[in-house]
Amino acid sequence: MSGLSCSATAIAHPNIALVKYWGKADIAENLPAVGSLSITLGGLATTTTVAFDPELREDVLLLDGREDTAAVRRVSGCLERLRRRLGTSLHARVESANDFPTAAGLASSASGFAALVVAAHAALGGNLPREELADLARRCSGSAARSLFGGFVELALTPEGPHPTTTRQILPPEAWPLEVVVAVTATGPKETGSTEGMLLTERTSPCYRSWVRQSPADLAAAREAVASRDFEALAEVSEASCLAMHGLMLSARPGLIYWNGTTVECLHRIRQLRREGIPVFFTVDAGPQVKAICLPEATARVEEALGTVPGVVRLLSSGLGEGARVAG
Ligand code: 2P0
Repeated sequence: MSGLSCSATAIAHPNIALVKYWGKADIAENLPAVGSLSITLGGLATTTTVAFDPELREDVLLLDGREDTAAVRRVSGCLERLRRRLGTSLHARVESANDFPTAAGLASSASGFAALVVAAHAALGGNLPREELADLARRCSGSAARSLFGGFVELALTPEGPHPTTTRQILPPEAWPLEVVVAVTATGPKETGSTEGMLLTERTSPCYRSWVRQSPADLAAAREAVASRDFEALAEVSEASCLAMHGLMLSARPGLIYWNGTTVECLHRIRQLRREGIPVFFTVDAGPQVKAICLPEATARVEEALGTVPGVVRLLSSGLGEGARVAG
């Protein structure tokens, strides 16, 4: 760090949790109350360049080409952890762009913070193991740790380990090439952010403790379904985890309703497809978009069915992909 600016670019993909994370055990440390299991989407990407520069007095963020003076605080907090860990005080210019609409409800914070951590770490010439980078990304945004890895990924709570969470790939993407069709049902920003929603739920829902108690069994069932490539079993546990999370959200006071009417219509359409023997199941995050997960041979049929649900604004389709990596 001898007065020269140093930069690196990283690419990361969004991920979708099949066994959901909702709730925090420790707010200051952003420690999740439950583990989670996800798939990383290869067809959508965030590209982030981080340039550390001795001339800068503070961090600067450009998101999709525009300076973002609100989001820079969270980015700065994340960079600060890396700076402390790697022993530097240099500030950075961060340029980040998504090749998918942010309003698509695809957790751009997951791919965003994963790309940020990987690019900043490379720019500083760091040599930290990936598990440590994942735990660092988790402190910035819980779901970001999962985008450090490709394919099927589990974030586990490991209070006895070297880090309080351990994230790892449980199956590479090519081992079970599932497809995801996202039905975008609304394009506005969501009303209640995930962090705020989690804290409200935890504080006010009478169902919160049973949600936390159920999670290890769901994780075990999903892990087993992935290991044996059992689509039906994965469908069952994923839909159950999704619906339980939304039931939990609804039971907060005031209840959090992330769905719209089209969301519900899409869920019925997907259940109908499965009754007809089409291998597809749904999941929904903290927003109104519906993600249909299917076997590749069913993709066209799923797109056709969801594309004709009144209120669906657009469809985005993606296969599974790799974890965050330095570009070039
Ligand atoms: C998930 N979500 O497992 C769940 C399901 C949303 C619904 O992880 O507060 O934006 O920054 O740790 O990373 C949203 O998570 O939350 C999320 P923070 P983040 O994908």
